[in-house]
Amino acid sequence: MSQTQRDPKVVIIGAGMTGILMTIKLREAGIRDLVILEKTDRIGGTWRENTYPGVACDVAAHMYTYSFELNPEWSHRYAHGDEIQTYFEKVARKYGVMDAVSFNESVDHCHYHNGKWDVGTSKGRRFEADFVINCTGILHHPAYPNIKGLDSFEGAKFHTARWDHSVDLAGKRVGIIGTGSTSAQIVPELQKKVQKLTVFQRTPHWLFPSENYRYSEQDKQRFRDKPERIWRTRRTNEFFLQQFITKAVTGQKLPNFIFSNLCKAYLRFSVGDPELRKKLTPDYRVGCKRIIISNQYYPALQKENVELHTDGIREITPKGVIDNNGVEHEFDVLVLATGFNPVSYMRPMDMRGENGQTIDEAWEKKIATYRSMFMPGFPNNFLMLGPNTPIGNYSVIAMSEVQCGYILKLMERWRKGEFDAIDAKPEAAQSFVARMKDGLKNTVWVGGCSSWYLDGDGDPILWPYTWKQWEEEMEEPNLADFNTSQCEPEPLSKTA
Ligand code: NA7
Repeated sequence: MSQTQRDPKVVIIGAGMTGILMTIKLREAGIRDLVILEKTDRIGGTWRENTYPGVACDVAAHMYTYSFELNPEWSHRYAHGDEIQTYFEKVARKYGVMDAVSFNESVDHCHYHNGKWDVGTSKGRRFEADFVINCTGILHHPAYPNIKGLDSFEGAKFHTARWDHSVDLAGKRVGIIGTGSTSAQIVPELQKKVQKLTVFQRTPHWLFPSENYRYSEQDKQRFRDKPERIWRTRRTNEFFLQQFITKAVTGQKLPNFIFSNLCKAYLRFSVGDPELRKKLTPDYRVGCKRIIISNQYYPALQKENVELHTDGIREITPKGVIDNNGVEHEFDVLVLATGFNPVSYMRPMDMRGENGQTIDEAWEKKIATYRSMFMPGFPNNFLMLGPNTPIGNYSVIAMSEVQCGYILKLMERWRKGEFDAIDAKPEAAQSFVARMKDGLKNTVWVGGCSSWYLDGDGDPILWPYTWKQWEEEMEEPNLADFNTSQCEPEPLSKTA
């Protein structure tokens, strides 16, 4: 670091995958004055919260790994949740991230004024920061179904992201509402334990089979001996996702045709009963909803103690579920596999940018950012994995590393004194949103289904172009798209 560089004060909100990454990379860049405010007592984000039976990552483990911390020890092609949690804890300890985390401290308010952020926490502390980095995750706020009588159920009832491990499911009658990726991981596990499992499906999802290969000790030794083998595995996965899945979902005809037919063929060959197959056949394009990756779900649905219910739910009663035919299904336990509210982002914290504008006000008409990370009017504030970041079924770690590099480049300019405040121009955000909308119209996500990929207006919050294009566009910040300014700092007491 040169003598003339300034050292920014940084507040990172959230100690999940992106918060850990940012801390490591900021420190490597010589930025030491930082704190991670973590509302719970543990790091890990998604992997701390989701502990349901069968929880795993549907992106191959060697790809769902920081590029600077490869892990030869992954036990399976798709790692289990507890293994991923252990990985993040290990990495965080190795890089001293734990020292930067203040646990059980949530952000109450986060207000911008004149080049500084005033951050107030649940512990009554105040931080003055030059930069705030929101590492608050995408799929973090559980979505509860709006079904009549939900609260009246007298048995155990919980959302998948709030799994109640004190409830013994052995020999029980269990109902599960929802058939997305989460449910598809849970069903094969519960089927082995419970007396009867009823799966309530509102809409079928497309599914792509993939064997969860177990790495032998010999495989792991080969990875340990030669990390290049891990890179080769990663590159193979990346190639498959970039050249096949991403192209298939972003509208390229041939990959889409091949992919669709593979999903259809698998359904045809793995589900013998035509009635069941019909129930499991979606009427929208493959990839419109996130594709389920599993070779366990269809077999589990065909076991004797499992019933797939597709007639819809009329209401929930103290004893169970009344379906749309008026039939009551009694349960001991009800599991809500009903997904997440993906566009909550930093909420419910009171975050205000220039002139006291809240995020709700900024996004009143439309969720809009510049390059997924910048909300105009919220200077020196970065949003990791914001709207239009996700690239269909790709690794969010790879995306975060690219975003992290972009942030570091901007901060480097701040450190050199080129500006005190940097804010995306509203017109740059508008043009980014327009370009997203233009690209999205060719994708399968607007293929006639509802999904967590869509915002309140029905527009997908995904990146509609290729991974390569995203990487290239994120390579170097274009300062012409930002307003920059120098500020006269004021004491915190005036800004609060
Ligand atoms: P998803 O993929 O959003 O799935 C939620 C499921 O819950 C889906 O099948 C919904 O049916 C169903 N759902 C939601 N509300 C209701 C009501 N009111 N009644 C009946 N069924 C309902 O969430 P997941 O947790 O499975 O996966 C989220 C992501 O986590 C996943 O994509 C991976 O990236 C990891 P619908 O399809 O809307 O008819």
